[in-house]
Amino acid sequence: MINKKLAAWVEEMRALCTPDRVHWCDGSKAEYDRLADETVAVGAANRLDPERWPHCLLFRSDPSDVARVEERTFICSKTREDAGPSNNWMDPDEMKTLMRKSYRGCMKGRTLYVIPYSMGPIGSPIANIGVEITDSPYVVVNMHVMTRVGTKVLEALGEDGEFVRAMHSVGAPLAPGQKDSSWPCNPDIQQKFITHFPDTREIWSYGSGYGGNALLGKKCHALRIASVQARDEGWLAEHMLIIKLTNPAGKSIYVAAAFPSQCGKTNFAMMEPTLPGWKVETIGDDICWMKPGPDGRWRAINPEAGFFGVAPGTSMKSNPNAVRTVQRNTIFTNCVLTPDQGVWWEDMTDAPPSKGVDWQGNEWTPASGKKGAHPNARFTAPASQCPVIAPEWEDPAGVPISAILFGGRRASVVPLVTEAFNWQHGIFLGSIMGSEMTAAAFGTVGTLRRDPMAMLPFCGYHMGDYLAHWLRAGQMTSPDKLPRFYYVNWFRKSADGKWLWPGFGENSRVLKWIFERLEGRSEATRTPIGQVPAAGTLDLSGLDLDPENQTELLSVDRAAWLAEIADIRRYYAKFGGHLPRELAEELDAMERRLKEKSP
Ligand code: GTP
Ligand code: SPV
Ligand code: MN
Repeated sequence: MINKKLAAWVEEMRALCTPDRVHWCDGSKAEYDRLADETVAVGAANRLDPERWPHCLLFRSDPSDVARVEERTFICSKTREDAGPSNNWMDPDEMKTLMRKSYRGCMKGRTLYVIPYSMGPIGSPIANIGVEITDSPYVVVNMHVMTRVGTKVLEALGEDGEFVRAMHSVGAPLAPGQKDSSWPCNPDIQQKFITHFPDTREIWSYGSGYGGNALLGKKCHALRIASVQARDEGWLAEHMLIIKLTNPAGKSIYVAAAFPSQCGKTNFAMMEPTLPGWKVETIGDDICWMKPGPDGRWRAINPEAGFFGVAPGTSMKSNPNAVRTVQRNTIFTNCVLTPDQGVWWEDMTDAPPSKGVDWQGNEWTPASGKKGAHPNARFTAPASQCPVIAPEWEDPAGVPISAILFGGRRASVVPLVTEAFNWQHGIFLGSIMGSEMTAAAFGTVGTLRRDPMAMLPFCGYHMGDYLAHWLRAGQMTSPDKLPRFYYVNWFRKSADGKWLWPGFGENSRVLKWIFERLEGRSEATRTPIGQVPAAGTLDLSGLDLDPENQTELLSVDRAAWLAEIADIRRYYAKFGGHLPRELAEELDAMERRLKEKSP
């Protein structure tokens, strides 16, 4: 028996959007293969060389549709107050009236696909079910990889189960006989809407077919809607990777890390440590749902089943495990098509191909000086194909988290690693996190913005209340069971613009220090902003690092930090009465410590 509310909702949307056909996805391989063939047949996708890239597709998006559109993303809670200062807001009824006009007849000439999906292993107490309606076969094949899709989800949902309603259309109806474009969407940015109704657990998306705008299980459900569910139910939905870290003695811990978009989560999650004997295995690379477990520890699952990773920069040098993951059954978007029907992107190999077809479908040569792949080109690949996926990555009980890292892209000020004094101070450090913007969102690349816990674009309610929720989470278990917090920065630059820290696999040195701190075996020095590695405790053996760089990486520049205080105060002021008093006090305390002679 089909879920009654689901049947009624699908019928309501069918009547509104008037598609030519309705298809209920069963999640089978046959369904995936048929849709893949269809996209190739109509010229929407290229099939890559079956020998070298078995079962791989390449799509090219419309130039208006290459990343998340934050200016067109709305949180339509009952009141503007509840959405808070960092979200766009519109009254839910007004938004629905407006969007119904866009949806009316928007699927003419197309198929309406119904995608029942589970975020998290089906049946896990931490998992959550959603159903996406879409008119994009690209979305269907991507959802097949990124989530658990199909009949088994409907069975888990049952006749009366609750689910998140995720409505999506590319917003490009076809007149009779009209030839479809290879990437249908509404090219007018102002006509795109990525809208959330947290009170009714609904998502309405229109006009875009790209990534987080269209694969609604990801940012829209697993972060924006789930963050509200988590607030209401006492858990956490976060923009975090999850890893299993094993030391040379064979002892393992689990670590989560929140870095903003394009700031290194996928790289860190699949890292090959340069330190001998250390091992990193992947649980997740983008999203983490955490609940207090029966043992009082915070248990985390990866709600996704695949990686939607940044392609440019991914190489055998930077992230060999990602390269190995995307060799087959992978969907590429906005990469270069090489003459031998392969894909390429900037920095994938030392030598670029002699020529190719760029992400806009034009003949391209490296000599043109233009980028062949879009900076936000992506791969969609099954997590199970990652050679270092942890055997327990689908454990329905989740894994217990021992440490949480926060880190953005900061060319200056923020040291390589700082340990928080305690839970409250850790929340404070997460709340003041800043990062230079990247190509993952439409906007100005490089400008610094505060991005608390890497959740600025993904929090479904008032950011001040979100920080208060984190503080409350610290009371939900006994203090000795709580993870410890670390603030990291791989992106510090020298005055002449060079990276001070080699990053990637060398970040294992920081992980080693953290592991030993948790075991009480490594020393730290107290500074006004937190605890940094004591001299000699960060293992730099075999690393050719300028002694001056070493000092700069771990130093706390009091003047620079004092200069940040004014900026943080202005930013905190935007939260008004929603700013937790504890955080205002932490800021005052940090300022006092910075002004004191010694820490
Ligand atoms: P989203 O999928 O957008 O959430 O991003 P992500 O956080 O998973 O980012 P990803 O790991 O794909 O990293 C994106 C960019 O950061 C690439 O250009 C990488 O080369 C660069 N990067 C990752 N780790 C490091 C590092 O340790 N040092 C430096 N300098 N760059 C890094
Ligand atoms: C991000 O922007 O943080 C992503 C890519 O992970 S998207 O799914 O498009 O949001
Ligand atoms: Mn992300």
